[in-house]
Amino acid sequence: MHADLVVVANRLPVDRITMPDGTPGWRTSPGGLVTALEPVLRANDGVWIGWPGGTDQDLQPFEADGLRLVPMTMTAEEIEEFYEGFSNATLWPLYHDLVAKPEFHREWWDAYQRVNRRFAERCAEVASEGGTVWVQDYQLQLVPAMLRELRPDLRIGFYLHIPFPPAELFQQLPWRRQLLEGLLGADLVGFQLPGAAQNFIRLVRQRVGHKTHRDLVYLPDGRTVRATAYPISIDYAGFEELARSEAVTQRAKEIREALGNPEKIFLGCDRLDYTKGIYARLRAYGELLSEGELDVEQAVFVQVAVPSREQVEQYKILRDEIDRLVGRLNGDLGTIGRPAISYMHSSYPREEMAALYRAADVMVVTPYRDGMNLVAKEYVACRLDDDGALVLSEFAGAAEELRQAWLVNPYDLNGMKAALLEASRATPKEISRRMKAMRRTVSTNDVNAWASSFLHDLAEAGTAHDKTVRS
Ligand code: GDG
Repeated sequence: MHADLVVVANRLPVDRITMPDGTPGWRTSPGGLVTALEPVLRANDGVWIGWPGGTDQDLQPFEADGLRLVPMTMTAEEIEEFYEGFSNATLWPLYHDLVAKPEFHREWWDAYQRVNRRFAERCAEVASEGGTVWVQDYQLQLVPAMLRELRPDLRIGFYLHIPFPPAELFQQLPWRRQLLEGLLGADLVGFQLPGAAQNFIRLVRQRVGHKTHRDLVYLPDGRTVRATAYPISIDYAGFEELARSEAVTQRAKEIREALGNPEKIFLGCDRLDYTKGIYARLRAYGELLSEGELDVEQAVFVQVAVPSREQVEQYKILRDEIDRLVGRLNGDLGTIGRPAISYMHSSYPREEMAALYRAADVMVVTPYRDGMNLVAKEYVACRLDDDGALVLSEFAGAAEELRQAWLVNPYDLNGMKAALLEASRATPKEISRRMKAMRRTVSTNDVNAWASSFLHDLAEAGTAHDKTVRS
């Protein structure tokens, strides 16, 4: 397979499934990134390179639902060291404000380099002469430089979906300089927020010693690298249409009935991750019940926690903590048929997510740190009648755009309690004023706008400079 446009990400956009007749098959995975890039890939007859999950060794390139896919293999040891280890137990906590303590292991770093090299080599084989490669996310930060060494003719873009930490935190990483140099292999490095791009530029100046000006880095070899923010978004029209469908409208009513037609449904919906602030929000809600501000006869909190990274120790600990808290809150505060928290540890089809968004009166999104948070934007897209209140952490990237949400500091329990109450007691007029404004924002800045502005800037990036720089 060869292509002018190659997207490379840790995961392929499809999941391995077993068909009704027992044979293995593939299903397009429903994430935001896939919906964003799918039309671009189709329009350019592009190829997606990534790991399909599992340890199958002899996988061949294939087509699924019209997408051309190149699967990468991963050994059990690499899954442990590269994926669960360096990606999810070193970089993930380090890039999320040390919400958990990052672990630094030299074997994990070796595996990270090895896997990144293999991905870069595969990109080099697949990309056509003068083509474009768009590298995705924190698992593949060394790919841009490795690929440039193999294929200097390519245009290389990189996009980071998670936050990029301030220098004070990033410099803990024993391999900080190598990671920065890895990213500098790209012509354009995209971040969720301007602050992240500034953190990167500052680190490049301090740690690698390159000359920088605003969002540009001038390299000794004459290349210019641009680092800029492109806040990611959702398929707004697609979500709105789904929410409007008869099936979803009906299902939203059923959900409300199944919950006993409460006056207020609060909803949280997250991957079960310690960055998402699930524990703190449930605690705040529990206190409001025990203080009599809310009543289980009139309100319920639905928390969907999607299983995630279940082999990583911190995630196992978190799951136990949440299980215990939910058990305690329901035991102490629930009555027969009226739990305080309706808790699901499961993942659902997109239709069910849309129905939950439509059923919820108050959406509660309280991460300690989040690159963007698409759930908040999806909720907004599904509120067709301009109703529904969003309680949103200041520390989610989405808070920079969704200014009309009830913004909270997730570390401040009393502040969160006050915001939950205010949002649930606000007048319909106030709610609608806020929701209208947020819907305008998300409908304009949708995922197509995100992908096209990145690809447009990538096409223009990479010009040579004539600055005198230290080499
Ligand atoms: C990373 C960054 C950034 C969730 N449960 C189900 C399901 N989902 C979908 C949601 C949403 C997506 O997964 C989750 O996206 P988030 O943005 O909320 O969070 P992360 O997974 O942490 O994503 C984040 C994002 O990358 C994009 O750049 O915003 O900051 O951490 O689309 O709807 N989808 C289905 N069933 C589920 O049970 N179908």
